[in-house]
Amino acid sequence: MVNFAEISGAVIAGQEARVKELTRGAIDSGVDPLVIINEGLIAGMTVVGTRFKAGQMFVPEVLMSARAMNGGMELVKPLLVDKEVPSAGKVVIGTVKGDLHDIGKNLVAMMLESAGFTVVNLGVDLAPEKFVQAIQQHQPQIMGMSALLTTTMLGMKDTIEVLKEEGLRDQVKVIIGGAPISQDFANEIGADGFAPDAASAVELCKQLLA
Ligand code: B1M
Repeated sequence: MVNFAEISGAVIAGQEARVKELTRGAIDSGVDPLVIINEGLIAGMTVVGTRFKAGQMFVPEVLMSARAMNGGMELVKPLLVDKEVPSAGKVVIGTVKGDLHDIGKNLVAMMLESAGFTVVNLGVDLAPEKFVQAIQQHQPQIMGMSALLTTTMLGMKDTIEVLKEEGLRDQVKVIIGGAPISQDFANEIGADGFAPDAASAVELCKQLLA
């Protein structure tokens, strides 16, 4: 009898070795890999997201949980080769031009992956053209931009303008975030949404694709 709550509990506690052990046990018991992912691994990260948002967990703990979850995913993923892993949607995400901050953006990317999204993490210091290329190449439903500097946040506006010029604006939902960003700024530059933290970014993406 596989106890999925035990798997999620180990993810929440950030215990990578324990998550691997329990995941291996579940695989050996013949449990469907997708059930292990959804009811054990992702369920755990969903709790982590909620607690992080509520200020009950902090960045280092969230990173440990994400690492623990990835440890389990590594064991389960090869078993899914013949099955299409259902994706909640595809997101390309990056930090805007001139800005090298990526801790928060990577956290958002990890939380989205944990929630079942396919994420293409483009990195940092991205000129508008890089976002354009990524949309053309990956055809995502959502494009996410992060900025931590008041001097770089206008890069988000520039990028949206270039998307319009390239005729791509209607193809993707644009979400933005980062310490200096607000809902007012998102409205001002015509983004589809703003999220103050990683857990809210996951909720926002789900809402935008509902
Ligand atoms: Co810099 N830095 N930094 N920095 N740095 C800040 C941002 C700053 C506020 C510090 C300060 O002065 N108090 C200040 C900005 C001031 C301003 O513009 N108003 C600043 C400065 C000035 C600079 C330099 C210019 C310093 C210098 O060289 N003179 C320089 C700029 C370099 C560049 O980018 N061109 C610089 C450099 C650096 C380091 C390289 C040393 C390092 C970055 C390392 C890295 O990211 N790999 C760094 C760091 C670590 C910080 C602080 C201390 C921490 C940022 C962080 O990682 N927070 C920061 C001060 C602070 O914020 N307290 C500071 C943790 C992270 C989890 O939170 O990134 O906010 P955050 O992400 C959150 C949300 O914002 C949201 O979700 C995340 C998780 O909840 N979110 C999104 C983020 N992106 C999102 C995208 C979304 C949705 C939500 O949708 C797409």
